[in-house]
Amino acid sequence: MASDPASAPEREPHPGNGRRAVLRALTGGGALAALSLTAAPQAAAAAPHTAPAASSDADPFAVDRFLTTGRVREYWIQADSYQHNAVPNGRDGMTGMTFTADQTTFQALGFRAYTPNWGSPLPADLGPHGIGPNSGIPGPVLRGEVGDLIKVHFRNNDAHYKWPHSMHPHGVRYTPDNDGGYMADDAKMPGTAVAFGESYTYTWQCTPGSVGSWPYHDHAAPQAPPRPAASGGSQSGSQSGGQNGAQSGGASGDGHGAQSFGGGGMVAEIGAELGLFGMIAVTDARTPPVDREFVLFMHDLSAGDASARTDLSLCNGAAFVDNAPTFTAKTGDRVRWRIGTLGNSFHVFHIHGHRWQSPAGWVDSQVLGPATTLTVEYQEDNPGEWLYHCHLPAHMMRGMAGRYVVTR
Ligand SMILES: [Cu+2]
Repeated sequence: MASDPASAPEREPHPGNGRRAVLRALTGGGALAALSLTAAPQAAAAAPHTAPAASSDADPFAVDRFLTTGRVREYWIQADSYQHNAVPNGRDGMTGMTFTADQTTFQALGFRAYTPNWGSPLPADLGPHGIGPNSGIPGPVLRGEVGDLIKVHFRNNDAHYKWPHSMHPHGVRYTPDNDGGYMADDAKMPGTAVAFGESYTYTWQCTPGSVGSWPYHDHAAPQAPPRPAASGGSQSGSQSGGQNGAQSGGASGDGHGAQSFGGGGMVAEIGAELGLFGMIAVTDARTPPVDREFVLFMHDLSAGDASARTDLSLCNGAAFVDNAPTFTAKTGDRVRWRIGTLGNSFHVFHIHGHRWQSPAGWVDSQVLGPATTLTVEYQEDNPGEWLYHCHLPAHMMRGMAGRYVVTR
């Protein structure tokens, strides 16, 4: 049997296997495990195939098993559509730029958590175990511990666009029936394109490999969003073909709204672009308790898509300092950020005045590609008014910055 924990140090399961250990430390296992098979065949041969090891550290091929706690975390979530001004105070506290409401208002979508049977919206809970502000962008934080089932009753209440929507999770384990990812050649697959007014229940497992921060988001059929009226002619409601990809968002004229591949101006994951996403947080006994937990999504909205007149780089649905969320903490607080990204851009998450430990050592900036996540933890020791922001200058100029205020 493979498992004698006393003789199996975490990162060095076999003598002379340093290279594989380094690779695993860099990648967290997973994809590179197959690569390391050729790099260290003797190690693979040493691993028995019949009995799973006691932990994934002991055997990189071990199955990430779900052993139930019997606990079910149940959520009632609705996709709502509403007018949303991403810059409600009309000003960027960092650059001093000003904006009018018509430049920064768009027809948004958001997931919100409700009482059972979608009775009424749940109140905000900003605590380290809470669902967050429940204001729509991002959606509620869905929490589970290893061994829990997350059960989501989803209803599509998109009364504006009347598009199909879905909920697709990252990080948790699920069957194809609970994937929520639309395929045109299997369009009747349950839960992948829930029609307006209809509902679907997803069940997701929190396995040991689910510990961390993960996005969930709309992954239903792509749509051709209506364009701002100023771009010439009414195009609203056209959802298939006929537009030949002519999609310049005339109001801004910068062409970032162009999505032409002969698909009738369709945009993949348009629901997520307009706000249908949120965070899954899975913990286990080794997850440190914290005093403050912040959930931050860095995401993009393209001018021309669904009434947006300006390219915006957003933090939780809002753009520019004093509009994007202001996060607060006190000296001595144990702080956790759960950060996620969605959209067409890479972002560099940076906090002024702070550093944290990563697999690469101490850092104060980390790059994130689309739909990736980052969990940052530290003990607060530096009072002051700080900035957090994406470090791409173009994204700073489109709003991806906010305040982080630390009091004594
Ligand atoms: Cu960025």
